[in-house]
Amino acid sequence: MTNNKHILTWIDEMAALTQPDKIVWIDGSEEQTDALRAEACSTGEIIKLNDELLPNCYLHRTAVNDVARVEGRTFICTSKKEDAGSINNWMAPAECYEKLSKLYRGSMKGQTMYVIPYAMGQVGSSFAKYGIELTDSIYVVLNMLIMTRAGKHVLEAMGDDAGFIKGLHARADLDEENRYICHFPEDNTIWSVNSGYGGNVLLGKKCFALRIASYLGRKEGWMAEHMLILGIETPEGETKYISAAFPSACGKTNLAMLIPPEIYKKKGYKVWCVGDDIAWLRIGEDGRLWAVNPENGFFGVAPGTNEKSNPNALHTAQRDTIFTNVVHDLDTNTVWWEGLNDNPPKNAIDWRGNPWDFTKYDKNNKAATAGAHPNSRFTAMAENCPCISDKFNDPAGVPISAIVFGGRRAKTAPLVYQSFNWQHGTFVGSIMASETTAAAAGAVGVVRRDPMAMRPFVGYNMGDYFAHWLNMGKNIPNAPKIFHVNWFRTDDEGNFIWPGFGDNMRVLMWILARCEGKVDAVETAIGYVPKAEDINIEGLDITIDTIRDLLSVDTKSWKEDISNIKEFYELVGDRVPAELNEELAALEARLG
Ligand code: OXD
Ligand code: MN
Repeated sequence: MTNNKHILTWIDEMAALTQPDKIVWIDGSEEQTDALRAEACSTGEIIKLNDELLPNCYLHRTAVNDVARVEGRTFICTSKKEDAGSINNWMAPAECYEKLSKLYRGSMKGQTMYVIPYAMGQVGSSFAKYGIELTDSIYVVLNMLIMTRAGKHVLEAMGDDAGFIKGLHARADLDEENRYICHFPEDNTIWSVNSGYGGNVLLGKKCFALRIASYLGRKEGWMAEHMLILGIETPEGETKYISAAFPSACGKTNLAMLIPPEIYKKKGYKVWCVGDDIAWLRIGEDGRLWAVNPENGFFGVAPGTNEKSNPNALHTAQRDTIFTNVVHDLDTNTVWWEGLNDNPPKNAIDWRGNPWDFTKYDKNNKAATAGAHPNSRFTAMAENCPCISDKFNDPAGVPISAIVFGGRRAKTAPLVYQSFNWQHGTFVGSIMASETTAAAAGAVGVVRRDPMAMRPFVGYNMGDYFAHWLNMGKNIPNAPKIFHVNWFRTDDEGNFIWPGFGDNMRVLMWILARCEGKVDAVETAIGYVPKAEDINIEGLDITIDTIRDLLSVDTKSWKEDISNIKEFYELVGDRVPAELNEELAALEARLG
């Protein structure tokens, strides 16, 4: 399918190492994809679901020991350790290639190696980057065909170029002890072995579009961020775009597809989803920051997705979708997960592949009794999303008015605040954090600092990443304003105070009003906070006093947070830019 000698030589080398019986090039045609689906169904790798209720949908179960990203086994292999930094695991490239070669050697014997040419971004656009993933898994091929733009046309766009990202994936023995997700940013290379789980093996996503892309972005003057992108269209037909970074499992997909509350809907406001997980941001000729979503689909968390939390996602995953590790309802040949509805199937198989008895489900022992794995997923096509933006495929992307950071904080962060300027906004992103909840884990309120929601995804030294943010700010003539939100403040009984979901739009409306200079704010030690009356609560069962409470700055918990921030900066090390240490000192002084 190509005469590109860089591609052909590399594939020869990788085939000599892994020794597949056969090599199949993925052309992206419906005919080939159908044949692969049929083959995977015949071996049990995927199960075809009820074609009337869930047309063209399939179910896959991963190995029980292979259900999530493995940060402890994810490495950034730069020649110098300090270039990977202390937040990343590091291995010397030569050592890593040697170690992993032993695991790859002969691992595809008796199997087929699939060659997937794919694009992150719109093929042919100046934003796009190209990659090739070699894999022994049809499940990976089928997922990549949803999550990326893949096939023959990508090879044509690549031409004779050598600058593609080389990804090698082998399931090998799925051995946890020898599972490695390794990145060689200096060589444009990703090696993943002994896993079959999405985030570890769909190499276009976290590995390329965040880790390798963040490294390239720094070199080339753009940014790869763990951000959703959404547009809010006014009744006059003007759309403003917001990008937002939240740590994994903090509701990015839900926010990206939110349904406006009645008060906005009846006036004619609409919300459009451009992306739910990754944004690539560049400075446009007009001096604004422009964003594209480099992906082509959604790899969303299933549990908790329902008609109330995210009807758009539910609708999107109703056709052409691959479900992973959810419950299989044998009576209807459909799928189910905790939080979908109150009707768990009576005749069902759980994510482990065992018969599942919903009456044994114990909220306090979810790990052992849930039917769907808490990190079970749907892989669905963006074009099937009812609220997909008409700019989704626009090669130029969309201009960003506001960048929003957020985390899960029971007390510390108010509902929303605005940073004083780009430098302070970078500081706000750098101190982002999330707390574990009683629902999710044993210990409550354990703080994990997750700068810009990129802690697991920066492909180089975190201190240099902060510096890159500061530099970008100096080069964007018309920079977006930077905000922080927290939907997760709790009362003394631990209940969430803010209703969340679609009502989060009320906060986004304040953010846009600030961007347009249409509303005042109160200056506090941490930034600009709304006046309570400027958050629209019409139609909500909430009083203005509650809003006041949600917007209050809890000085005591901020002071306590300072030492945790200092510890984190120390961990990041001496490449933390002086400007951020100055911001930290200034915050401390303002808190008194
Ligand atoms: C994801 C993640 O899968 O952030 O998107 O873990
Ligand atoms: Mn993510």
